[in-house]
Amino acid sequence: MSSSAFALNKIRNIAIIAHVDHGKTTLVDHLLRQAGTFRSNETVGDRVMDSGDLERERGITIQAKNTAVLYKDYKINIVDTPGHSDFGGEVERILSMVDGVCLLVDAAEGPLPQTRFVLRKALERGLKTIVVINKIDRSDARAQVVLNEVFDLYIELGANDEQCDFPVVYAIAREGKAFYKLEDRETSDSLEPLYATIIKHVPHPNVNPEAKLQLSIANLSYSEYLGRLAVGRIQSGNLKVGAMAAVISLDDAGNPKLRSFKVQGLFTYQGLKQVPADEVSSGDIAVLSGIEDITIGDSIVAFPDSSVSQADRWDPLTLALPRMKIDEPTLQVEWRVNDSPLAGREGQHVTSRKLRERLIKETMTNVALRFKETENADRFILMGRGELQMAILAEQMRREGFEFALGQPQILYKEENGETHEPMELAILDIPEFSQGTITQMFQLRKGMLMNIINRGSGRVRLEFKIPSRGLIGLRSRFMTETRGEGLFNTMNAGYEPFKGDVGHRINGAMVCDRSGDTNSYGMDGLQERGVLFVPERVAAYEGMVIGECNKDQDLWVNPTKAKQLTNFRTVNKDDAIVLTPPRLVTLERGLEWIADDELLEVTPKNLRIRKKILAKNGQPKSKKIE
Ligand SMILES: Nc1nc2c(ncn2[C@@H]2O[C@H](COP(=O)(O)OP(=O)(O)OP(=O)(O)O)[C@@H](O)[C@H]2O)c(=O)[nH]1
Ligand SMILES: [Mg+2]
Repeated sequence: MSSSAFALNKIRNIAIIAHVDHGKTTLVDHLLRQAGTFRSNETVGDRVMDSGDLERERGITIQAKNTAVLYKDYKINIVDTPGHSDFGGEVERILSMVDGVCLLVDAAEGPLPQTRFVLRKALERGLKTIVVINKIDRSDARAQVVLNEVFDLYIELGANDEQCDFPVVYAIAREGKAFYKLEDRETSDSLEPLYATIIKHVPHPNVNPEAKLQLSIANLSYSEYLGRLAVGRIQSGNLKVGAMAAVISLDDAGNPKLRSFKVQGLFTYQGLKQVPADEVSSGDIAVLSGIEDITIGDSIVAFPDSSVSQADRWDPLTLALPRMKIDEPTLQVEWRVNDSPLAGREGQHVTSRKLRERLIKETMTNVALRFKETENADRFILMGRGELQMAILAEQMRREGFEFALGQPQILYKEENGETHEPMELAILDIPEFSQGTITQMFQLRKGMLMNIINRGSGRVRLEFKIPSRGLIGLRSRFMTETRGEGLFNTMNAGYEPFKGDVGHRINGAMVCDRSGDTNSYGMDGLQERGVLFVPERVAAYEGMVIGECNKDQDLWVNPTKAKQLTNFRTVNKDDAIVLTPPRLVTLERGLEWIADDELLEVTPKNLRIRKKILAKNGQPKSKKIE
């Protein structure tokens, strides 16, 4: 056990923030490697901080994670944050633990929506910022121009003179190199300039070691051995094993609730590990295990033990730190027990009790999600920030052996002064010039307002639209088609505005199977010209299952199970050699985006199917015309 007491002026707490994919996790890898946190027999893989299965597969960071390195005699606590906007709520909380940030910007892409979002949050908190222009090895890098764009962004966000005077470091995170000047590119072979800049420009924590213990829980983590871990920066006083402390949380009515406990499982970060400590000092990031039901925003404060005289006692509640604001959910999805004819064949967890328990468990560690019961015991509502967030949880759960069905994501409206307001989004598109007309029309049809056009004459155009979040549902796949896969599509939250009217959802109808049976190439061959198929041949289908998208705007009920009449003669003709176009298979994200209000996405460990809520052909709602 180490006494992890660091002098305040030897501690630095920073977060790495950026738009998605600009290289945060890669940079943290190399900061870890070069600081010598790993013993020589430990090999460091790529993007080690992305430790979750889904994070590694998708190449994105979903949860913010802590680490710490020793550099000279300094301890630098580093938090890697997610860049995707669905997980943007994480970043905001994380910033309460740090005193400075490295703002990473891709040298070719320049500042993008999430760059703006995270920088705004950092500036609002008055944090010291270091700008890192990353990926300068890209052949299309334009580091100097991007630096100017970053500077413009600071001005636009109302940064003061001191904030605008930020230090700049250029980097190739992937090679573990940083430089003060672009000309030094050939001579630098390490991240030394970045470490030095962090030590010099990021202040030590502004905390009070002499006062009573105060700490606010800013992040939760999980260890196989220790269970749930609560993470926070010590705001005043220190934490010692054996001392009495109290957790201040909220009860069901939203009032503060106090529970005292004896500090036992106490840790700090060292590299990728949490190491036991008997003391953690003011300003450092502490990790606590074994505190039941603790959650983000709770405070941990000093509790007077029996040695404190009556006269010196204090009320622990007066030490509570203000609770962090958590972004309101903007969208909700209904989670149902799977009741399709093929239900229960693959999953181990299929009951409403299991589903309910699992969803509630998720909301305990993921504060951006909220759970709601419905009148129907087999249906639950989960509110959150985006479709990707829901898709990630669904993927996690199917791997755990769950089966369930998801409804169409619904936007959450707000009532203000008797008027309905809806969430808006700023969509920033970078597209080939040839698609400008169609894309503009596509966005305007969905109540998108063109805010800005930038054409630098490179054959690509940047368009900015303000559009209701509703309008974006189902738009991404069409966007990719119209730009022939060359478009970049980024969005950011743009607050609430009065309801904009109907935006329409999907233009095309569904191709629906009208009976049970296995799909068959003979039966499906004729359907190909009427739309796009979602399933291959020889898979189980049922009445009411959607097997494709129709070219027309109406649903079409079809029989994909039709087999060729068998004759006594074996003939070789062209029907035996039917080769179907590969289907557009359903994925979680595409499925959630595509389904309409009268449809569900059926999720099992092995299959994803789209179905009608009401399966019977003759039971469909009147408004849907059936051929
Ligand atoms: N050319 C080049 N590519 C880089 C560099 N740094 C990172 N990359 C690549 O950029 C991609 C994204 O890197 P990550 O480190 O996962 O990015 P991130 O910012 O953590 O992404 P999110 O956590 O999902 O927001 C990976 O394929 C990296 O290999 C660099 O300096 N140059
Ligand atoms: Mg990452």
